[in-house]
Amino acid sequence: MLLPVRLVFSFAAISLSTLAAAAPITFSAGGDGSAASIQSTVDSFRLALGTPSNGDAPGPLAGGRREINWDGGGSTNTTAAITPFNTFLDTRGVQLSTPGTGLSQATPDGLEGLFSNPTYGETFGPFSSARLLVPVGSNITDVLFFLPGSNGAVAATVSGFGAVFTDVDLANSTTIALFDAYGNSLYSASVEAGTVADGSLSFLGVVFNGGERIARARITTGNSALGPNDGVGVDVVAMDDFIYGEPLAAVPAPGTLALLGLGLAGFAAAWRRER
Ligand SMILES: [Ca+2]
Ligand SMILES: [Ca+2]
Ligand SMILES: [Ca+2]
Repeated sequence: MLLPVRLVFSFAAISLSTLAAAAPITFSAGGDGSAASIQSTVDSFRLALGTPSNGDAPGPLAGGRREINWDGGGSTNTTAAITPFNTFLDTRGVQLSTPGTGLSQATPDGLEGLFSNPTYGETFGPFSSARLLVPVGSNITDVLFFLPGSNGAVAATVSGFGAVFTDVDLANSTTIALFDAYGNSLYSASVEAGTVADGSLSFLGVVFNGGERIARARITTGNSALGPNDGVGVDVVAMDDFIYGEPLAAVPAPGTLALLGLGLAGFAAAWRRER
């Protein structure tokens, strides 16, 4: 009559082995100035996240992904630097922020005006026409996820996150770090450098296969805020397309498995006392 206890133990063993197998699946490329040089990596990441791209549709949706290309339907205007950046909070379920003065969407030529630097039109190039996203006064961008259609009322998590970068010159200057809803680190890695001196494109995307859920991404672009010329130890970097899993309402799960385990252990102890 020990069978129930044995069942409890085997359940725990299966759960632990599932957790041990969990791993990030990385999609990484460093290319030249052509979109084609990173396209297949970006498309593979899209497939891994899910189809279709859900556009501005309100959630919750069962599958698919979200994308932001910063292009405003073909606009070439430079947008004012704002933080928090809530432009896509309701429609795509992200809130961006920076410790700097704000985030702006601009074309490479627009960045010349924004930062009073006439070299930036050559330094940067877009993946999707024509605008990029940059933090102003910082090289840090934080990304929080919300249920699309909730206008920031419902915190959410995603299964994967990736971004396109332009003009990554140094191997360890640009990073993506991912955190769960409790601030625990899930992943951190550097974006590959491009293969040409200026205007290169790079991509880094990560999706998890063990049920991990991303609540926040911290992106570090280059080793300097935009402003100075690129080169001679200064690596300024801008961002293009963000691509991420469909945001789903965050489910409170602090040690849910552990609590479940405690409950089963309690049940087993009670069962033994009953005998
Ligand atoms: Ca773009
Ligand atoms: Ca460069
Ligand atoms: Ca650079």
